[in-house]
Amino acid sequence: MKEPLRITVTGAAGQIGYAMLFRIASGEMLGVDQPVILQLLEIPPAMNALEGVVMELQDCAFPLLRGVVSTSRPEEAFSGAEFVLLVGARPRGPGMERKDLLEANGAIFTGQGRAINDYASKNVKVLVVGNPANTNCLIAVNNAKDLRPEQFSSMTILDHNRAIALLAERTGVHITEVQDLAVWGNHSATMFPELLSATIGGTPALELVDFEWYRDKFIPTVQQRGAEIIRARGSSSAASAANAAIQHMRLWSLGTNAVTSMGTVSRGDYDITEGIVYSYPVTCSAGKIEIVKRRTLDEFCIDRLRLTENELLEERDAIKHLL
Ligand code: NAX
Repeated sequence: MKEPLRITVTGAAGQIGYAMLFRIASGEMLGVDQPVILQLLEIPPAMNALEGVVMELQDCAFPLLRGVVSTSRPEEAFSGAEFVLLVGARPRGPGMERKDLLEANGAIFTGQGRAINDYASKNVKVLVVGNPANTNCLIAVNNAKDLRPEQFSSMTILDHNRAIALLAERTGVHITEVQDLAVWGNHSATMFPELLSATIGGTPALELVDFEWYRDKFIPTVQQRGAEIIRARGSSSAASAANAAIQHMRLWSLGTNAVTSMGTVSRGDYDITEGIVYSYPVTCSAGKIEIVKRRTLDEFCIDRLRLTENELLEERDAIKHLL
């Protein structure tokens, strides 16, 4: 039997946490031969709720679950962690501007970046889910001075999955027929779900859907899907977000040749400003995220790439004192 791996989840008593922990403990993230220890971080007012979640984890008697730590102390939560899922974040409150949200979360991700640096495994993989995910990831990376930027990633696989599902529905195929789609940029309303290189059953997607539908319906629907779910459900996506986070970590650690989308620290690929956390088309191998090179982009794509890049640059400017 393998040695257990420590997995930290922050915001563990929240709705994504509740949809995620039981699946991690059952082996869906790292495989059914990999024992895990869950290290759950919450803020003090949520510790009671977290205790209830821990009781439910115990009551599942998961064979792979070798221990559960619940704490409000980051140094305890991140200690020895090989995988960290940063889910906990401040939601936007009434009257809060985007800048206030960036600032409130900035404080959280500064402290957590430092604590990961000081207490987690030197090979830790960190996924940022809490919004604004790309910029929170940027703050965490810049406060983990001894770790490598490629150890941090932000989540856009949920947007990627939404785009695949929408395209498959439109063209009447099963989702497995859709390949090589990508979501670029920020996890926000400026993200760019791109179809220029996507195929459906081997045929270029843009031969099967018309450009007007792509531009005027597909792109805005993917961009606004989170808001549509809030309107319908009364709260934001949780099960699909938890599913995406598990998928992100699984692909990152176990590898994939299929193109997916992940936020990663830009090294200037596709002329995106170095240092910002930007979602690219990626594959994963040997525990590394690899940006797909030389993907064809036309003027329409490049405009969209710039637009979402500009939003990330504005976000970076708003929190530059934290970097
Ligand atoms: P909830 O409000 O249900 O849960 C968040 C939890 O985080 C709460 O229990 C809270 O006590 C905890 N928390 C707050 N500050 C903390 C801190 N400093 N340390 C540890 N825990 C802390 O939100 P939930 O629906 O679970 O969503 C969590 C985050 O995911 C939000 O920021 C949300 O916007 C973001 N999302 C990101 C998505 C993505 O694709 N990147 C999609 C889904 C989701 O909207």
